[in-house]
Amino acid sequence: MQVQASESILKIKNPSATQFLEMWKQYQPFIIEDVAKHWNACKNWSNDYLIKHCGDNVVPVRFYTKAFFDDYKNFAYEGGDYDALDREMTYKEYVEEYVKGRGRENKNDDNILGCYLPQAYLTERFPEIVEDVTYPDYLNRKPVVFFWQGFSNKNFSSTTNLHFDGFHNIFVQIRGRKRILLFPPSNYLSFYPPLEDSVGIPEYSKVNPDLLDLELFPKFPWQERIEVIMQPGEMLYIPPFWWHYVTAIDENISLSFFYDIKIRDVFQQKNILSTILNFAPHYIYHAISSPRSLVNFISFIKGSFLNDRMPG
Ligand SMILES: O=C(O)CCC(=O)C(=O)O
Repeated sequence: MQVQASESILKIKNPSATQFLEMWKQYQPFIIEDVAKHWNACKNWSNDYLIKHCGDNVVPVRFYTKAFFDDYKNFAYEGGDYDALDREMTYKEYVEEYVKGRGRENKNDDNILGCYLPQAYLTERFPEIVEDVTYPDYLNRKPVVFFWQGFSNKNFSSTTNLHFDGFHNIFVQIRGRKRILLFPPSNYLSFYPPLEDSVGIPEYSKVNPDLLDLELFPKFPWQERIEVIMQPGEMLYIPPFWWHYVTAIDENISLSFFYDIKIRDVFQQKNILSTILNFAPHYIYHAISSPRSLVNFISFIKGSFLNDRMPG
């Protein structure tokens, strides 16, 4: 089923630090327009520029098979049934062989639909271009920054399946466009996390919102989705625990800035406590029944509450 309903999202320009903080405390997504247009990242990051400066750098690339999109199990599983294949290659190879060739292949494998350079640590993988990012005054602490580069053609769109993060995410579109579906973290179980299986990832959903099967997932809150088309230079705030599903519209690059959540968020941000209480019992039960999830859970708690990276 293709869903139609869509809430709209607030768009603002040039907020002061105080205005930003006020917005951020609402625990609602919003877009700031034209933030990054003047950054060297937006002005300079053509494929040629990036190859010149970072061509030999080794990057992670994820390949997607047809089954990844057809089988709901793939959206929420890691390991055994997870139908995407990760490889490392030089940035130059990725761009020249896959992005410019629009991802047709793995030439030796008809089963591969396309690929994506997802979630590469900017400072580790692209140290030469870190200075091309300019932080606005209202982001007065340094985040962890991830680099994403993907594309779209008639058979494939670089995709990140539906999930949430336990971080504040400031998401910046540098080049090209992306479509993001956002869902408020209402009822955790209505997103069908793979809790029945120890290899499932509890922050992931089994639902593909673009191929929604309401017989399989009748409680999925499709009416609550907010659809956003990210334009170059725009910044989107994704609050912690908001579900998001991301697809490429064009060849594009984006950055996400992750800031840890802090105990004080629980008191400052409306609804965050009820959100945590909503998923925590299921999440903790899943974590303690699977040793690997327990390790992930401990690092989630450490990363979420014990570090000190947040905007404002
Ligand atoms: O851009 C994407 O494909 C996914 C981004 C994302 O999920 C994130 O920043 O948490």
